[in-house]
Amino acid sequence: MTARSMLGAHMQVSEEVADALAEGRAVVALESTIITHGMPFPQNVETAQMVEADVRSAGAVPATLAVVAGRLRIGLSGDDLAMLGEAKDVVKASGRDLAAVMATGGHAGTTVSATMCLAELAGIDVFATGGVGGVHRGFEETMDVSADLSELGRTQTVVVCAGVKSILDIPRTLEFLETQRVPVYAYGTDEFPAFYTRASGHKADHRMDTPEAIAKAVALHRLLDTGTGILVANPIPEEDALEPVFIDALIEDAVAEAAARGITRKALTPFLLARINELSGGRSLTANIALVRNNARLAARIAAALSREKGLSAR
Ligand code: PSU
Ligand code: MN
Repeated sequence: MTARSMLGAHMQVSEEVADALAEGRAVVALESTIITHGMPFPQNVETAQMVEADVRSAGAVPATLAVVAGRLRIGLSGDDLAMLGEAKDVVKASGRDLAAVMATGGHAGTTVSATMCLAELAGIDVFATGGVGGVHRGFEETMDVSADLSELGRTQTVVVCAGVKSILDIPRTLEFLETQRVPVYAYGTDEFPAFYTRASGHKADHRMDTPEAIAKAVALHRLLDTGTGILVANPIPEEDALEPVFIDALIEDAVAEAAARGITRKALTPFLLARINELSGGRSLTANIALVRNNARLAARIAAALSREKGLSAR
């Protein structure tokens, strides 16, 4: 028995997702740390439901990934989503944490890193999220670099995000992606976007203007067999973007507070997200919801274009 078929006993793929994958239809993976550690209840659960609906209306099948009672789950029911959104004893799992949570029968929200691992095992090519982790500010002291970036260097999933927020060191995050050989495509813009705002002041490596162009590049990247993922950076819609001066000042305050309180490692990103939401009077959360939905729609269109691309090359 191969490692992969032995893993099958620990993995439950929903019927809808399994059917879509077997028929070569478009599927979009969605992460669950955004539900368990990225947004407050009840907006977390409402957003997860809206994002699934957005993927469907853009022509793909959504598959939210998580660990529930020690089992890897590819496609969650509404009840599972609601449970994860409210439960207190849920682990924030990057790829390295999955086995421990499985062995102890726990629940986990999967980060970008863990979701990429599981999407690849399940055969899902495209994944939508809000923001990926990156190189933290002050990393010279802390060495805090998200496992999302090294995962992108070794797992083939296409990750659609809204760029990287300035809780992170954006130019160093782009440097690290370059070192990891991860291509970065900006959608409809020359600039790498900064999550709450459309521009970061740093150019992306490649500009792509249609989902079809992205799908074509994804298919070719796979043929080249580099083993890396691809980061697609989709700027927040103009009408949902926050003013840079407003949000950057709050981010400064939140980062300084985290340092003063000694908040480090996996607790840091959830702390910053929650604190920025408080300081902005909920405006950062509203922007975050809008950009995740926007990413889900683009990911669905890329997945649909990719499934057409694969259908053509299989003939
Ligand atoms: N950024 C967000 N929302 C999130 C996260 C990041 O705006 O929910 C989550 C994602 O799951 C991401 C993880 O993969 O945080 C990165 O955590 P860390 O920085 O500890 O690697
Ligand atoms: Mn970290």
